[in-house]
Amino acid sequence: MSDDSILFEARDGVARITLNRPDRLNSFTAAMHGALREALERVKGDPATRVVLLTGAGRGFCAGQDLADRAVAPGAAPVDLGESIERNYRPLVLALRALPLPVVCAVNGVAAGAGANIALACDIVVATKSASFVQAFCKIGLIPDSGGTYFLPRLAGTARAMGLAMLGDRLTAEQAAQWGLIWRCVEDGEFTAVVEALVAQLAQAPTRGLGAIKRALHAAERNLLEAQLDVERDFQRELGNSDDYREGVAAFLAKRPPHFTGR
Ligand code: T3D
Repeated sequence: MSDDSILFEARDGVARITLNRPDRLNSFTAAMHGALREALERVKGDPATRVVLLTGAGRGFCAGQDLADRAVAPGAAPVDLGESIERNYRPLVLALRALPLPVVCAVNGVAAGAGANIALACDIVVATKSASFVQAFCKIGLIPDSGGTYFLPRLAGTARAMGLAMLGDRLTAEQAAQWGLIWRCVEDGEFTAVVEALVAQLAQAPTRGLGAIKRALHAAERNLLEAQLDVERDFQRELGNSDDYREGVAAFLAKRPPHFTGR
């Protein structure tokens, strides 16, 4: 990568992206956004990648925007945060959602501000028990961004979304799992093994099918039942022509494990 604030490794079908500014809890600078965009472009251009793993280096996952990356002070010239969202956070969330592959977020520690909501934009979120989620925006006079006002009420309901967003309290990983914000909270000692098993499973899975599941579930967020049944029909039609569907059925009938190629 052009910047070591993002580490990238692609191996065995897994693209590993690590946010790597541990002394600043992996908070985002403009340069780090650029490096992350570059990493996601590499994933898009690599047909061998079948799952993305996003995690953080050190004790935190990501503390959102690096508040020291620009001059903000009483009396200073105003900063156009809309420009920052438009250039960096909006495209990042949309890129994660649009990837036709599963994106696993391994929340290894505190996830705050945009860091919390970038995690929620991923497809499967596993957090270590000592991790936490903090909608820190209200403490500096902002609103949850990076999809926070979209994901929180859908995942946790409006009452909990409102409390999290207005109070900015730490939500433990355990509570986040109980509230349905994330897939799983895992004991710290088991975290790495659980994440590795998960990405290994997804790297061997029928990738086209998983990409279609992702698109269909996203479509369901705005569709009525009739339209969603159409979406399901169209994806099933497409997937019925895939190598992995044929392999899955053949393996089932032959009582052997399937060997999916992602095609
Ligand atoms: O601005 C735009 O472009 C618009 C978009 C905004 C998106 C956003 O994300 S806005 C929200 C920004 N994030 C925050 O407000 C979170 C700020 N951080 C915290 O509230 C706390 O650090 C945490 C709850 C995340 C963790 O607390 P704790 O006690 O575990 O760690 P700490 O001691 O506060 O932080 C450790 C170090 O990281 C510390 O530096 P030091 O004292 O060791 O030199 C701290 O200053 C630094 N750090 C943590 N978060 C940030 C940060 N430095 C810069 N920016 C940060 N966001």
